Amino acid sequence: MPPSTGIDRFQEKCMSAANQFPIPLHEYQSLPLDPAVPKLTADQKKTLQANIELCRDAIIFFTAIAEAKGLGGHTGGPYDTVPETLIMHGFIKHAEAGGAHEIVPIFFDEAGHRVATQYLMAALDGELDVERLLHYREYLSHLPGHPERGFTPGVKFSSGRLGHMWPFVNGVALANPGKTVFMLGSDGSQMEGNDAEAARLAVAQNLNVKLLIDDNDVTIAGHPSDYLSGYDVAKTLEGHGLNVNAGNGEDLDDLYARMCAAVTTDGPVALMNRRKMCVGVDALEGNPHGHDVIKASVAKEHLTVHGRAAAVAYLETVTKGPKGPTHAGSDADSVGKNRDLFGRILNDILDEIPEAKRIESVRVFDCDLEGSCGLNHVRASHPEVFVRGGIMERGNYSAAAGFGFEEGRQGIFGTFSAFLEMVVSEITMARLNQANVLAHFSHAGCDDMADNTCHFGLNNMFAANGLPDEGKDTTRLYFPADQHQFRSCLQTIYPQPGLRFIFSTRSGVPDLLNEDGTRFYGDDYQFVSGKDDVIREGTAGYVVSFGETTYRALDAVTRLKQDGLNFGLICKSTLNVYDEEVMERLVKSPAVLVAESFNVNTGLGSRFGTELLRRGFKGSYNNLGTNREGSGGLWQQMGYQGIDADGIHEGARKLAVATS
Ligand SMILES: Cc1ncc(C[n+]2csc(CCOP(=O)(O)OP(=O)(O)O)c2C)c(N)n1
Repeated sequence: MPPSTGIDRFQEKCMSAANQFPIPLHEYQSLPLDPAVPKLTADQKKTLQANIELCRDAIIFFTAIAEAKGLGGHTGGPYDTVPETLIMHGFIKHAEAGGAHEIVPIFFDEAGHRVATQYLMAALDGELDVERLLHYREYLSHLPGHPERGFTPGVKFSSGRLGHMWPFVNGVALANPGKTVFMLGSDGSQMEGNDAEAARLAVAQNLNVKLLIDDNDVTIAGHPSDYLSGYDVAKTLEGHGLNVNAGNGEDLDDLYARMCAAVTTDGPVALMNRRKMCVGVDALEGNPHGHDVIKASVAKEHLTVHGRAAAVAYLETVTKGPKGPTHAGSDADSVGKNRDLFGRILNDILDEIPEAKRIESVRVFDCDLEGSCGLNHVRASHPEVFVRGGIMERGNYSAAAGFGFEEGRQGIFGTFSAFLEMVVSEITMARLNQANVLAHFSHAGCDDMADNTCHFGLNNMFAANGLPDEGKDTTRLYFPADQHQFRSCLQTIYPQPGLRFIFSTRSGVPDLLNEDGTRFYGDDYQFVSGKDDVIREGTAGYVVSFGETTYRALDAVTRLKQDGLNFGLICKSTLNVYDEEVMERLVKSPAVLVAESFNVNTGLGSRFGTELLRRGFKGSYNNLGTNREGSGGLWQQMGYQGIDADGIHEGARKLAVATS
């Protein structure tokens, strides 16, 4: 008997799991395809079409489950690229059976948000239990929002930061001479400068990389043809010397023939596969909303039309995931979404500047995340100063800096904190150019991020990379703890010169309260750069915190006090300046615990102990921060890292024991 293949093992599993996964994935038919034969037979085409429909329905179904649970996700990208993925699968099967044209059997994808493809293919190849697909993006399910090598059975690479994959794939090609390496590409990812560098290397080294670029003219913030005129992936790649071939990604015969030609042609080839986003999904076709997760209601309509009654019935049963805990010391009824407020507050500031002066002195640069960073409000109210920059963080940060090159002008910039790591060198050069840049990095830390580790904003202290130079460095990092502190902070730092960084989280943050229940940051509060706030006094020790960890720490110190351990709490919203008054208080304290969501190795806590020692501290010290690869899920990420209220409570208690 021949050894069982991945597909056989998968079909056996499907038989037993048929009741659990209501799309009949066992109907998937393995279809080896020989790239030397560029024409599909009628039977092959029929099988391929049936497989495509099955896989697209499955993607709609299991991504919609995450939507129904409130976990977010992405549907359109993985849905769109099913045809080329399945043809690749056919080539891989052909090669695995001993056919000519060896292929590295990995569906590398530079657009990691299309991870549903990886999970589906891992299931079809028998490496991932099919019923696991029901748990896409769920806490501890090991199916996070972007592929992570070694974390999910069958997932063979990590991706998720756009522009990072092609250079890597070039190296894979160099390490696998004689084999073809495919990479799924996207018009969004190709905007990143890294891709231009990768194109040059691929051409110069004649690497056997084959790009399958889903050229759907959609990214998060809209249509590149609208907001980035002149941008043309095909012409760009041709300019770099690639063999480029464009066609309709939905024309199976043509797509297949073009993919065969790519494999049988030596050297780098880019196939531009043109199609509308979410082709065939009525409510979403051609629409940028198709980039995000499909609404369960839209999925149900679509699946009903496709005769998937069992999948629809399953979706009817899905309910929202569990809500996070509430916290003592803060007001759960008044929660601010600081990342969104950034744009609203900025509008208030811009409204006050006369139009001519505004146009002369301010530019706001978006990197295709305007809705996530609040910049959409600025585009709506002040299009005259708004630049839709595309997915080009490095270039856009430097453009913001160049705009703010002269005194009295400033560039404003926004993206996710994860991508701050991409602009560290640009920050150095902006500083040396004495530029004025106000940068908003949202999605800091790990709270609420089913997108998981590649999207965690952990290394934000890298922005404070200047030299002290006897106090001449004006770089400032701010991470306010609630909406009222955020507002006052932004209003205060707006007119200040130099490089300013303000952080916010994906999650909302509740208002911090005094012991008498009034707001800590009340209407008369005035933010002062470099000043820490004593939220609670303490005699047994202090927790030092900032941002979204502060209200959790406040819950912890409230409970510690009830337990008889009188811990205080400092809110240190200016991250890279030491408030000497507060430092004096901390130096005298028996214990100091820094609690933050930044990287435990590079965050505030990694340097704060040194600053205490310098000033004569003799007590116990520890720092809690993000210290493990992510776990999927939303608010659960903080508990997983030991930086939720319970984790901080425990950390402080341990420190108190060590002190006594
Ligand atoms: C370096 C980086 N910047 C920004 C993002 C956020 N982001 C995720 S997907 C996306 C748009 C992607 O467009 P495209 O790759 O064309 O995918 P499609 O909309 O077709 O699914 C953006 C800006 C990211 N993941 N990585």
